[in-house]
Amino acid sequence: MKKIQVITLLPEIFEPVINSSMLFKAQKIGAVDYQLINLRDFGIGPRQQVDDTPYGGGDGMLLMIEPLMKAVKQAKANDPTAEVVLMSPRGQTFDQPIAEQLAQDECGLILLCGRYEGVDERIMSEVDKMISIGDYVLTGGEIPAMTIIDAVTRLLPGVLGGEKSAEIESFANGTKMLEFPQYTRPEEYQGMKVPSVLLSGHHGEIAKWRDNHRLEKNTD
Ligand code: 4GX
Repeated sequence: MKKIQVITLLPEIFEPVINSSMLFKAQKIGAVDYQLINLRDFGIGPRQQVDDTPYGGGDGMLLMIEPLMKAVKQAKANDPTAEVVLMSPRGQTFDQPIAEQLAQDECGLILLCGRYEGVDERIMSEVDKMISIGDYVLTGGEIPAMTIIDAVTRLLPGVLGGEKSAEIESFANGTKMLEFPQYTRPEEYQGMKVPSVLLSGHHGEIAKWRDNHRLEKNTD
């Protein structure tokens, strides 16, 4: 079973995602176990403070080292061999091979979600890798963490089910090329018809049509 812990100030926003059908099923069959750790629980003082202004000045707030360190230590106590991944625009850009690698690794994951302007740099002493989901600026690492959770979970054994295994759906088919156009009922909608070859039952012809209609991914 893949254990995924998430350290976040917004644990509640993960609930509808991890309880959505595919991810819920993945937990039910024991393919994955999600654990949400609320960074606020490790806050300092009566206000449970987690952020403060940067030394040297500058805009905004940073997550303080003490709550971050305590939260990471607890996650590591739960799962001593887990890999700590910081969601950061400075990280390696997430893609399907990284998702496959994370799904295959035996060790658990601790996804650390920063907010505000970032985290006290000293937390890097506990971080094994940084991952970005793309070159744009978000308000926090939560959506990146959800992206990783979703992409990794569907690759775990037994989650997709049936023939459509993560192996069969290769990287080339999955992301480098667009899928061929697909249609379901009705045969005609507002004058738009399903290509007749797809209704023909000629499997050879259908395969040929699909191959001819595979599109290269737009890269501009
Ligand atoms: N892919 N952000 C994290 C705060 C922050 C900054 C530095 C840690 C280190 C992002 C992305 C992203 C904005 C999430 C800054 N935390 N994360 N946040 N794109 O833009 O992953």
